Amino acid sequence: MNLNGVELRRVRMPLVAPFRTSFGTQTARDLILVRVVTADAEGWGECVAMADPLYSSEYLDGCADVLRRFLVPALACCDRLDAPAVAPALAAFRGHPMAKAALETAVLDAELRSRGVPLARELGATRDRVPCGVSVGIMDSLEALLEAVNAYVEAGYVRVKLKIEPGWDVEPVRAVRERFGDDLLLQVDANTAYTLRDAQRLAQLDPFGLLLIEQPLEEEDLLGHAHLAKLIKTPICLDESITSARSAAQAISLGACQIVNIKPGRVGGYLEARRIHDVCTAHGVPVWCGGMLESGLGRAANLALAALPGFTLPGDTSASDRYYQADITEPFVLTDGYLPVPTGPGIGIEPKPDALNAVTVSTEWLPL
Ligand code: SMG
Ligand code: MG
Repeated sequence: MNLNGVELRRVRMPLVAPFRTSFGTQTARDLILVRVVTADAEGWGECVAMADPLYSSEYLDGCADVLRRFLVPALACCDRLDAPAVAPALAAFRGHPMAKAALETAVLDAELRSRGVPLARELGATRDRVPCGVSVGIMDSLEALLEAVNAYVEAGYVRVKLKIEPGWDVEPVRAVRERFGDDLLLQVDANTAYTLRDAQRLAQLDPFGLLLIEQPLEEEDLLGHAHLAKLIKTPICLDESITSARSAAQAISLGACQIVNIKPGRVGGYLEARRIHDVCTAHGVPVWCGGMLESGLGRAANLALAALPGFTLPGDTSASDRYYQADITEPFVLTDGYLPVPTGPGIGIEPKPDALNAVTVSTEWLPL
């Protein structure tokens, strides 16, 4: 495949409701969409970094800069580019997995479209629909939380994840358990907001039968997570800490996690995400697909990944209307708690031109 050039498109999509986590509140989703153009196909990738470096060190202006100055020009060296060649071509540039993932995904999408192969089939998916969970932000009151959870349960979500932080942890979990009962699949996500000194507090979550607690401690702190795992009963799931198949293998070997959240952007793309799935499956560690408030483009690709056999827990792959009044693609609609895995070539979906233009802030063409 020969690349003619790459378009970087900055978009801003208002969220239907503010989304508060331990690191901040989002009221709109800023994104970079990467579109690669080849002689026979186009491909799309979504850069899932946030506007500010609060979830991880990457942020959108930084991603645009590294794509423009280093990553896109590095693809000019490859005459016959295919998706597996992208990561090696970018490897000299350290870090920036979200920027790299967006570019690799766009190349992969273009390649699969030109071959007529759906991403799900390419990755080894074994299902045509996936059960969906929903991530519920920190709220101003327990009443507001129960109302939000109730609406999601009524909508059919099969699993609920509560965002927690010190001061918003045991009480919201207790309130949700009391209201919705022990059968509700329930888990929590701290986004690194705790330290080992909080172990006693976190152990107070033990009686509530949570599926998992996600990323309680700092992302670098694998040993701390291994230690915490001995002090609490709730299984530990890592998100921010898992940046590659190697780090997944190390975390598992250390006993730092019993479950892994796989986000393709965080790990440099769908090919590395599949390797993490393979490593975890080989170790008997369940995985699930995380979310970064993606548009329909990123969601389509995540659904393909979530259809692999090792994804045995429901992911944060919620329907379009959980995030956006108007998605840039045909919306993904929940049916009986499931979303369909796209079947068309590549990621299997395209942006609707008018919807895309309505949220576009700027575009930039990088010829190759
Ligand atoms: O896409 O539904 C979604 C968001 C899921 O909670 C979610 N993501 O740490 O797992 C996580 C967070 C990261 C993004 S918070 C803005
Ligand atoms: Mg998380």
